[in-house]
Amino acid sequence: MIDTKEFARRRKHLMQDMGKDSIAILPTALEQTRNRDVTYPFRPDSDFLYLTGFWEPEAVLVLIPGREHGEYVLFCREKDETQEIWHGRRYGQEGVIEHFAADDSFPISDIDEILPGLMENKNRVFYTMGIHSDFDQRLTGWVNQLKQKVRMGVNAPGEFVALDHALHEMRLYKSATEIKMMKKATKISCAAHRRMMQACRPGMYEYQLEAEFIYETLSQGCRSQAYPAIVGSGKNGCILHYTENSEPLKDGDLVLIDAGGEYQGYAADITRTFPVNGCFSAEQKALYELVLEAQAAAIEQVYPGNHWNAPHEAAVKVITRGLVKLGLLKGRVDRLIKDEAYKQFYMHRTGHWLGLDVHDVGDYKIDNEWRMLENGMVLTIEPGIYTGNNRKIPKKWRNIGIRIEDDVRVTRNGYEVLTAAAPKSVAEIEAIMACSKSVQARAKAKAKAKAAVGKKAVKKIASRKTAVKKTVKKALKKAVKKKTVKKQVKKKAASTGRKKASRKKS
Ligand SMILES: [Mn+2]
Repeated sequence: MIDTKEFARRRKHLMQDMGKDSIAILPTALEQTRNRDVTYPFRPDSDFLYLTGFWEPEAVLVLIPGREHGEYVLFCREKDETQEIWHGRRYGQEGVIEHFAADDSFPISDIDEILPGLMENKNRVFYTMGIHSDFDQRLTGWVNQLKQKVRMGVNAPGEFVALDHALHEMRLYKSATEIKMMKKATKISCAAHRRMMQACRPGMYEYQLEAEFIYETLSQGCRSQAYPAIVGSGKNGCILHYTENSEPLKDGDLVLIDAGGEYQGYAADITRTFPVNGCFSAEQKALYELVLEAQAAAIEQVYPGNHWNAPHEAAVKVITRGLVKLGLLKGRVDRLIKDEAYKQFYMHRTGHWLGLDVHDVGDYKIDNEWRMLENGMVLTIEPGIYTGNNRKIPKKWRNIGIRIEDDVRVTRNGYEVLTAAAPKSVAEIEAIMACSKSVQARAKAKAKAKAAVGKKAVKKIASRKTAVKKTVKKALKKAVKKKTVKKQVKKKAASTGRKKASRKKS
């Protein structure tokens, strides 16, 4: 748990950025209907959560630097015996003062009467427009209400400032406690990835691997997934955001799993790709080791002072070079990079910020330049290769989807991989999946049989072709014969006709 002191520090930091004569207003997320009277599990807005640690719906945070009766005001639901019997406990006004260190608290149902008063004589309102259109309108209404009181000596705020910008800069740098939370999320998620590798068998369904993941993360305290899991086997691995997870796992295919648990609001984001039967085929291994090499090169670029795009550039270089070596791309490496030829196999970027949101907040560029990596930032490194149904490459390379993703923290002098406990080398994966000699032998025999069948098929086609040729020749000969016969008949007829005519004449 993050303690109330850390939340207080964050609010203080933000209020210092805001300055006096300003007010910040931040509603939490809206509850969303799933169907009829069933709602989706509630998840607070990440900015709201970052500043309060408060998980109840229907709450609004207000920060007023320098307010005499308290700078931190929290609007929330009132205590209600009946509601609490039906729907669960509520902290209420006294509860949030006691447990969440609010200076002052009011019922959310009174916000229309109270909030305009708190905005009086403030010049600037820090608020994020465009998330809740409904709340945007109410806020405009409150400001207009104040404007009508100008003759009574009331000043309405004249300036709206984007709250998210200042806040997102803060969220980009993770505190020691936040790193602790993220380590817990990643540790649990790594265990869940190992569990899937051990459980995987040909004939299982993709969703059954997802079930293993949910079981492990939920039972270890991740109350939610950070995002819906992607479990794509075979050609489904080439669909970047595949979430149907509905197909059977085939012997000889790879399965790509992008899944992460959420712990106390913090996300893990891990991708592993492994063979369904536990043993990589030659082609799968060649591509897999290429992605792994690209990932290692990208991770080496994570250190303070290096720019955001350096890991991506490193990954692109390794992947392009490797694809040329394997014959899947043709041309000069530097030219292929310049022309972005690698994009037909590697079409996404190498990573993103990670934190309370899986694609966490924070700018990637400052003044149009890639931003520098700094101590305390956390990012993912996730190169991949997706051959898809690419007709320009030999069949044996097609429909292979591979991504390897780790969560990496920038440290004072380099990096720390938070997700190292999820196996990723070929040897580690084959070991944990107990890739056995029998599976390997079976796979080899299968490949051989496939090749033999292939040869047979080619022979068959060839023999069929010659057969076709023969019949065509025969038919032609026949036709020619017929024609000549016909011609002869015609000739004969003509000549006898002429003879008859000449006879008549004479
Ligand atoms: Mn990711």
